Amino acid sequence: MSKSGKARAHTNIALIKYWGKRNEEYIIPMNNSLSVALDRFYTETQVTFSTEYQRDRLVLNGNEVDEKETAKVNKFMDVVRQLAETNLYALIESENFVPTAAGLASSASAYSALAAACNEALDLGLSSKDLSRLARRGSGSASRSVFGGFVEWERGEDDATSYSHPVEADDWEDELAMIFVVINDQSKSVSSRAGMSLTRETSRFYQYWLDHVEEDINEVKKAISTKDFQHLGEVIEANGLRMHATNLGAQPPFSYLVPESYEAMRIVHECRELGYPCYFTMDAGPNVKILVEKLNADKVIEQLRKHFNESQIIMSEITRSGVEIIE
Ligand code: 2P0
Repeated sequence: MSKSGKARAHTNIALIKYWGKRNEEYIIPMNNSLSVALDRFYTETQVTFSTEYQRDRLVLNGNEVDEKETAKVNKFMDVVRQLAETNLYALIESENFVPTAAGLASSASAYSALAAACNEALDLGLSSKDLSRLARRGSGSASRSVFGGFVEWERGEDDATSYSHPVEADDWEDELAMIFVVINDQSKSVSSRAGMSLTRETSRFYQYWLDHVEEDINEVKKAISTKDFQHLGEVIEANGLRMHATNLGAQPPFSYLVPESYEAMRIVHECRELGYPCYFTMDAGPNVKILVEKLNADKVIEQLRKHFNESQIIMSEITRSGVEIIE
């Protein structure tokens, strides 16, 4: 006996960052976060549960993933089995649709697609809200990838109250885009999981982060409701930099940013001076993501092209599609 389901989920980029967990097992964050879903980067995952299987297996882009490296996904599948009251193991076949060498593969789209595929395969009948709670157990940012457009993840207090929901934007998403500046990092980077944990526990600047993030969320929601791009941009740029500043106060201090990241940030400021509004944000790595109105995207890319190779610059629209069952 076997049963399967297949789903597609888009990745998302946080405009207001998730940085720090109050509960590591259930992945309950310290603060609300808010993201946009990207049209161009997504994951398609098929899951097949069968009485024939003795363990979970993961095949990623056609290659079987080593058993030692599947610990995180096994733990997630245990959560699914507990929820579904089953002891079936599964074959997970996942394809990441990300431009090659971009290094933008994301656990957000991966766990959102896997949660939805499991929901389908096992007839769990989960609502979108409960799907975002389930996806959260795999990776925090995955809870946001259940929805399209602008999405807020409410930190909540516990498993029941920590979930994501869309933020109504009156189709403003259709006018916006995100430009990625892909920067190859030579150094061994700190994983986001390890980085946020060290920062929450040791950073002298972490309380300052917590003191301001709620205000940022409120300002961003205000900017979305009035389609005020400048206000949106100023708030998200400051929020992203503040997240990175917390890492500098950790013990030991660390940074995800490299000289080329600062070069991209400088070009963003230069574009604004030239009259092309755009704003940057960075995550747990050196790549710079630039939020821009579509009508100015070509101009910003033209400026970036003076300093970066064509292959380092990738643009994506914002999608309003949430996770969906396919085939
Ligand atoms: C975010 N990041 O809000 C933040 C900003 C990176 C920087 O969510 O430990 O893979 O699996 O819950 O979701 C990346 O962290 O972390 C992330 P876990 P996740 O997008």
